[in-house]
Amino acid sequence: DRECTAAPEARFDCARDRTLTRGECEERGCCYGPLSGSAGPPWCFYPRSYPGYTMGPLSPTTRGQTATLTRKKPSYLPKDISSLRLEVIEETTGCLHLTDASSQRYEVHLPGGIPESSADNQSVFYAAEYQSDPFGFIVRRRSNGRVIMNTTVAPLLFADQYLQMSTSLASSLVSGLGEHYTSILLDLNWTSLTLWNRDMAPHADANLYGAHPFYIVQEEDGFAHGVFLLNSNAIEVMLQPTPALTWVSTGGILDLYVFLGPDPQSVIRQYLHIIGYPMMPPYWSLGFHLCRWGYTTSKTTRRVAQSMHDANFPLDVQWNDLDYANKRRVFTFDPWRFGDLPEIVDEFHQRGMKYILILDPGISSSSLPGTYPPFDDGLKRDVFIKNATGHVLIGKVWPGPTAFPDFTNPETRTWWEDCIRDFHSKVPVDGLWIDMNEPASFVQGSVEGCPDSDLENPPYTPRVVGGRLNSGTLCMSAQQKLSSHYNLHNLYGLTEAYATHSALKNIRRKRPFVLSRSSYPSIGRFSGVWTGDVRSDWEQLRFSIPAVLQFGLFGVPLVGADVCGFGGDTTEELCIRWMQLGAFYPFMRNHNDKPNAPQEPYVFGQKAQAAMRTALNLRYSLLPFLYTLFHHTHTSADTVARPLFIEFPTDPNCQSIDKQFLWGSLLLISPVLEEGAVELAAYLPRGTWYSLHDGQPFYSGGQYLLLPAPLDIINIHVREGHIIPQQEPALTTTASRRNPFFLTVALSAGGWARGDLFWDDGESLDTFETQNYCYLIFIAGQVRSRRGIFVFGVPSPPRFVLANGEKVGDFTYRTDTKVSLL
Ligand code: MIG
Repeated sequence: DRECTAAPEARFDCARDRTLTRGECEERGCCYGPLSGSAGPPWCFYPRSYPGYTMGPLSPTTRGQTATLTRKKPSYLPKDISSLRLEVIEETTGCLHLTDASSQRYEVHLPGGIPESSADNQSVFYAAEYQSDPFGFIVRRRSNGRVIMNTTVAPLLFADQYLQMSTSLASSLVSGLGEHYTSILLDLNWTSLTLWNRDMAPHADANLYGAHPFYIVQEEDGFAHGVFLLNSNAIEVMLQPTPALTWVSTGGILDLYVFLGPDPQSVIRQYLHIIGYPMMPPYWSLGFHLCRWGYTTSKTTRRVAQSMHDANFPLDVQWNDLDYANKRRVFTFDPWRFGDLPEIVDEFHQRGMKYILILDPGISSSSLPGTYPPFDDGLKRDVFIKNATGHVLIGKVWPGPTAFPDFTNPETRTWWEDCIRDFHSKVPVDGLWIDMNEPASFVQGSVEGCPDSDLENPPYTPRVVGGRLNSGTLCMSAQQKLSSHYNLHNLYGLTEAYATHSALKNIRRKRPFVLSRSSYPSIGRFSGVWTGDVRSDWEQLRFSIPAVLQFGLFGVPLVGADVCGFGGDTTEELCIRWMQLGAFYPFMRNHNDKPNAPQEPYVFGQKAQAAMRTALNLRYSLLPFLYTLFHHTHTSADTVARPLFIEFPTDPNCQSIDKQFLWGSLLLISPVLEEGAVELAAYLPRGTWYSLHDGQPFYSGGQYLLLPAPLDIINIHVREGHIIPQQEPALTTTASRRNPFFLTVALSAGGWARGDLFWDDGESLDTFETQNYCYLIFIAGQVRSRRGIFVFGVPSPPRFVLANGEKVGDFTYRTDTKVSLL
C-alpha cells in the first residue's frame, strides 16, 4: 500500500534492535520488503505514518521553551517511556534536551566545568518548526531556508535502554563521529558507526579508542553546520544514502546541540564553546618524541637518547613504556633494570630534554598486603570501581589482576595525585602517557565474569568488536561514584585525563602534558591523543591524516599517529615518508612495538638519516609558527592541522581532500603516501603558493599539479599573503628557543603579507590569561629581524630595500626563483 512505498535507500529500519520475520515486522505495524543481499537497505521499515509521541503546547522558559511529549501506546521496546519533557534552549546554540518527564535519568557531566567564553549568537541563523503528531522537528538555516535537520523522517523512540532519532542530512558530505578508521568524509552507503571506547588496533568497521558523537556537514555551497549529541552511552549511528542519519543510544538522554556556522571553522568554534577550548601545550611537547616498547633497561634508554644526539637528530622527549615498571606495576620502577631511573631523568633535564613514561590505570591487586601502597591506600580510601555486589571489581591487565580507579570520585583524584606526587618525588617526569584507559582488560568484564542483568545484556547491543559491551573491558553493572559503568564507560579516559592533568598541574606548577589513548568530547582541554596501535604499512600511513584531522574537529589539536608505525616491521622508505609526514603532525612521536625491527632515525642508512634529519630540522624551524597556531586554538578554537575544506569551504575540490592538509591557513602539506613514488599530484587551491624549500611560486587556478617528490623532501607550500615566524633548529627546543628568529614572507600579488607570533616562556601556567606573553604582528615591508628575511615572489630585482626607513645594504636576489634574502 502507499504507506510502504519508500524507495529502498529512503527506508528507515524498524528492526534495528533485532532481526524480524515478516509476521513480527507487520505486528510492529511496519512494512516488510525483502531485497536481495544482506547489506544495504532494511527489509523491515517504518511506514509513511507511524504512531509516536504527541507534543503538548510549547511554553516559554527563562532560556527557551518547554513542552511535554506523550504517547498513548507504548512502542515495541521494553521499558518504553511514555512521557518526555522537551526543553529547547535557543539563546546561543540551538540545544534540544529530551528526557523522561517523570523520573531522573543519567546525564553526562563534563569534568572541570566549561569556562565561559563568548558564544556566537546563533539564534539569528536558524529557525525551528515542530510537528506535533507524531512529534518531530525541523531546523532550517534562516538565510536560505535549507533544512539542516528533519526528524520527522522516522519515529522518535525513547525507552530506558534504547533511544533513537533519525534525521535527514543537508548533504552527503559528513565528517566526524569518531573514533573510526575512515576517510575524512564518511561513507553513507548504509554504514554503521559504533561509538564505544575499545582497545583495538585501528582497522575499518571497528569501534576504536575514543567516542565523539559530533558531526559536521558541508552544505555544498560553502556553508556548514554541526550536530553534537551529548550522550556517553554506547551509541550507534547509521548513515544511509538519502542522505540521512539515525542515532541510537543505549541510555542517558537526548541532549542535542546544533551549530549553524555558517562556515566550517565557526561550526568547530561553536562546538568547542560547549565542550571547552583546547589547552595550551608546553613548547617542548611540540618537539620530537622517541619511544618504544622494549627499551628494557635504563642503560638502553640512555643509549638511545645518546645515539640521537650523536647523529645530530633533534630530540626533546625520551619516553619509556611499561619496561620501566617493577612487575609492570605503575608507580614503581624495576630496581634491577631501571635502578638509576631518577639519575637518568636528571641527566635528560641537564641536557635540556624531557622525560615521559607510561601510566596504565589498572592497579595491581595481587601484591602482598603492605608492599604496594597504591593498592593498599586505594582500598582504604575506597577509590576503586565496584562490581554489582559492592566488592572491588578485579580485571586483568599487564601486572595480572588489577583494580580500576573510579576517576568520577573526587577522592580518587586526590589519591591519584598523591600517587603521582610520591612517584614524581623520585622520578621527576615531565608528563604522563595514559594508556589502556578505555579501560582495557584482558578478561571479559571481570575475573569473575559479570552478573546476568539488563546492563550486561541490553535489549539492543550496538555493533561492537567482540559482540558485547563488556568485551575487553569492565562489567557494565560495575558501580562508579556517578553512575554505572554502563553509563560512564566512554568517559573513563576523559576522567583519567582530567585527574592526571590536574595532578601534574598541582605537583609541577607548570603546564601539564598528558597523552591519552581513550577520548571523549572535552579531552582536548586536558590532554593530547595518539591514534593507537597503527601498523607499519602504507595504508595506515595514509589513513593517519584523516585520523589526525578528525581529532582537530573534535577539539583535540595535539594529536599524532605513531611515526613509522607501531605494529610490524617498518621499511626504510616507509619510515622516511612517515618521518616527513610526522614532522607535520601537531604531536610527533616515533613509537614501536616490542617484537619489531628498530625504527629510531639513527638505525637507517646515511641517505635515510639525512632525509629524516631534514624533516626534523624543518619541523623545529617552524615551531614558533606551530606554537602560535596552538595559541589560536587555545584562545579562539581555530584548528591547527586543518582539513582543506575548513579553509576553502567554497572550493568543491577541497570537500574530500585528506591526503593533504594545512597548518593553520597558510602552510600546505603534501606528503608522499605511496611506496616508490617520486612525484605527487598535489592540489593547490586558487592563488599563489610558494615552495617553502626554494620559494618557487605556483600560480594555481585551483588545480592539481604534478610535483617532484624525491625521497629526501616533503612538499610544503606557503600561501601568498602570509608571514611565517621561524627559528633556527637545534637538538632540543631548550636550545632552539635561544636561536635567532627569522621570517619567511610570501607576498600576495599586491605585494603584501602578514603574520603573527605568540611567544612566552613555553611552560608557565596561564600565560595568556595572566598576560605574561608577547604577541607580535608582522606586516611585510615593515619588519626587521636580526637574522634574515626571505621574501618570496619579488617580481624583479629590487633597486633598494628599506627596513624601518633605512636602506639595507646587504641583500641578494635570485632571478630564477624570485627570492630576495635580506
Ligand atoms: O596492550 O604499553 O597502544 O602504545 O606500547 C598493549 C604497551 C599496551 C598499547 C599502546 C602502545 C603501548 C603498549 N600498550
